[in-house]
Amino acid sequence: MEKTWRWFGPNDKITLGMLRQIGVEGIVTALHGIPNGDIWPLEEIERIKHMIEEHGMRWSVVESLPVSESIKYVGPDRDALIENYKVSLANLGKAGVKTVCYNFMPVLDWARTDLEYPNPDGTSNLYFNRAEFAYFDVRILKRPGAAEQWDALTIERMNRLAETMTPEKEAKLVENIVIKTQGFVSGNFSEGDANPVEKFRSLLKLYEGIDKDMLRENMKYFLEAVMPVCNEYGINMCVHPDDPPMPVFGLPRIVTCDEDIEWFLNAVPDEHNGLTFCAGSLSAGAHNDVVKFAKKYASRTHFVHARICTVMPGGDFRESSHLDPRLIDVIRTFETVRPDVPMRVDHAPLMLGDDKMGYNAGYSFHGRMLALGMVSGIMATIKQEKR
Ligand code: DNO
Repeated sequence: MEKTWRWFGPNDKITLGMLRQIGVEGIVTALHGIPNGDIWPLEEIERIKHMIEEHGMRWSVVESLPVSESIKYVGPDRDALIENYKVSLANLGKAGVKTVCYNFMPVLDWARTDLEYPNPDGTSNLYFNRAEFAYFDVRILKRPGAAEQWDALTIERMNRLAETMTPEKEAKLVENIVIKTQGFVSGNFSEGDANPVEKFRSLLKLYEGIDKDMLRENMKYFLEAVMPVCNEYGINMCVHPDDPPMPVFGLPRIVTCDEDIEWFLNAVPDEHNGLTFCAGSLSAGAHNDVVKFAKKYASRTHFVHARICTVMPGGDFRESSHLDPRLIDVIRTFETVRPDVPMRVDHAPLMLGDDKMGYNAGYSFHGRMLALGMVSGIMATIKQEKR
């Protein structure tokens, strides 16, 4: 696989020069300064591309060209926003940037409750605590009907949690779920939002009455609209699985399991309609067997996220080591059948001073560098075995 790295643009503290030194071949990035829904100008795409190439690497993947909320719930400006999306895609195609990652998750991109969950060795990781997530839903957001949608065990844990909750802990939960995880993904929230909980409520309202089938239809409509541009320029679209792979806040989610993946691939049976194989997001659902999925979906995968989760009894999950045997098997499959597919490591621990640097959640330097070293070692071993 091609060794890539998510770089957050010229303001990223981790520079292109540093990445070149640690064996990165390709860059994964976006035009982070352009508001969601606006056209990505060709000149700006080319400027970033040249910057990357001057450092001896290439712009391998766009992550993400965000799909505006209105395209997902069908707002009045849906078609205008799809037209903008097509122009951005065409500009990327003209510049020769041909793999585009996006997601189709309503309101919230990925979700975690704890961004610095301590490990026994002094490092820390991202963590998803189901009871804390339910607490946010039921007690902070106060979503009507929320309590009835959670299982009895989670509600019991949530009630126990409530006994030790403080306003500070509540504020931290809001910051983790709404601001810190969403602030850098060009989505709905940013640092400094005055009332993120209220904003969250109004976004949820947009989806009233939208069920799974409707969201699927909206995704199909979007993909059918952009496929002609993808065919003209040879662009591969690759949807990121829902993280975690389950419905949240009563919102439908449609890239969560085997049946979902089959559905969207078959609904628009074009080779340019593909998957970002995020082993981490998929493995956060105990129902998903990522080793099996890798074999099944390798041919429609255009981008790989190398990380893996362990689901605990009760449904909490944490990021596991990049040396987890399941991840080794996933890497073996892609290294064997898709040796050129771009791959980036993801969600590595905070270690050796990473916590002082203010990196985006999940995107430490030392942790990711160690993870890339591990994955590179696995890849080299697999190559050697095949000789
Ligand atoms: C989180 C990321 C996601 C991903 C988007 C793709 O760490 O994996 O935010 O970039 O969902 O659109």
